Amino acid sequence: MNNNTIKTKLSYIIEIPKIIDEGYLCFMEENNHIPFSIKRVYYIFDVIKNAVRGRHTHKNTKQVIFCLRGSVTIILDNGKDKEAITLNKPNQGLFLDTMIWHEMVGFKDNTLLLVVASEIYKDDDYVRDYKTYLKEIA
Ligand code: T46
Repeated sequence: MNNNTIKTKLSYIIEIPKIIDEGYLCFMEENNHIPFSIKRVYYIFDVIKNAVRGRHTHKNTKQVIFCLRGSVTIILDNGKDKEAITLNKPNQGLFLDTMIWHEMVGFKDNTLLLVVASEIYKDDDYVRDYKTYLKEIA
C-alpha cells in the first residue's frame, strides 16, 4: 500500500499523486493508494446551502472521500470521540472505515465530492439511527 497518509485522530487522509503537466493530473489505484478493491464510485455536487448530509454509518462499506472542488467538513464520530476534518484539496481523500458515524457539513458553493467505495450500494448496509449505532458498537 502507498504510504502517503496523514494520520488524524479517528482516521487518516490519503494523499494521491499530483502530477504537474500544463495543469494537474491526479490518479488513484485500488489496493494501492486506495486500501481496498473499488466496487462503486459516486459523486455529490450542487449541494444546497446549509445542507447536512451523511448522518449515518456503514456496517461493511469502506470509503475514501475526495473533495475535487470547493470545501466540505466531515465530522467523524466513533461513539466516544469526535473529529471535524475539512477537505479542500483534490489530491487528498479521507478514509472512512466501517462503523464510523459521519456527517458532512459546511459545503462551499460548487463543491464537488468524489467517493470510492468497497461495496455496491445496499440499503441494509446503513445504520441511520444514532442510538442504534451506539448500541451496535457497544
Ligand atoms: C456516505 C457519504 C459520505 C444510491 O442509490 N446509490 C448510491 O451509491 C448512493 C451513495 C446513494 N444512493 C441513494 C440512496 C439515497 O436514496 O441516493 C440517496 C442519497 O444517499 P445518501 O443518503 O446515502 O447520501 P449522503 O450524501 O447522505 O451520503 C453519501 C453516501 O451515500 C454515504 O454512503 O458515506 O455520502
